[in-house]
Amino acid sequence: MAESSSTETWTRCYIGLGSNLEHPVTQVATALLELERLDHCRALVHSSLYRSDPVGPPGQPDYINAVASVETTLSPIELLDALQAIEQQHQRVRIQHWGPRTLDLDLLLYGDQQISSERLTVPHPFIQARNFVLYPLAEIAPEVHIPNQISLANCLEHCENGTLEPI
Ligand code: A4P
Ligand code: MG
Repeated sequence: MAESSSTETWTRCYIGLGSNLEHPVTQVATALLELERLDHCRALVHSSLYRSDPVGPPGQPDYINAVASVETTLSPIELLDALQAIEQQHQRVRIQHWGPRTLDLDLLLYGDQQISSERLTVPHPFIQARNFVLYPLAEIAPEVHIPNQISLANCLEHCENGTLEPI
């Protein structure tokens, strides 16, 4: 499928949400509503919200994370554009890689597709190493197929939940 144009095929996608600034629970809850209202998307399902220790630069606040899933007719790059527009509505400022943010929306999975382009890598490159992605994902889609991985269950076996906790 062309990366740049939408189709009439509905594809199920998974999106990781994270926030550790400016009332993170509200940021994530609002973003879920905004995802639900996106044009050309339907059937939103989402996990619980989880509190997690920050991965990356030390000294930043704890994160609130969740995973959501929608069916969409948007192409991968159109969906990324829509996700980045929502990030902008949340006054997301890109200062530091892996640094604190009001809202981060990562496209984790787009159907079974593997994408490697300048703007988009799918599956998201760190999906198998992050408890704050894998555990919420397993809550809503325990059988989901992750291209390049044996199974989600196998990923979970190699990724401790640590201090991750549903709130
Ligand atoms: N991009 C490429 N592929 C994708 C994709 N699959 N989804 C490009 C979204 N964007 C993708 O993203 C930089 C560029 O990546 C985008 O312009 C897009 O074209 P960004 O969101 O500005 O950068 P970032 O978030 O700082 O980097 P990255 O690699 O996305 O980091 P992550 O993986 O999002 O990690 N700790 C906890 N506990 N919880 C968290 O949620 N998040 C991060 C950020 C660090 N530590 C965390 C958490
Ligand atoms: Mg990101």
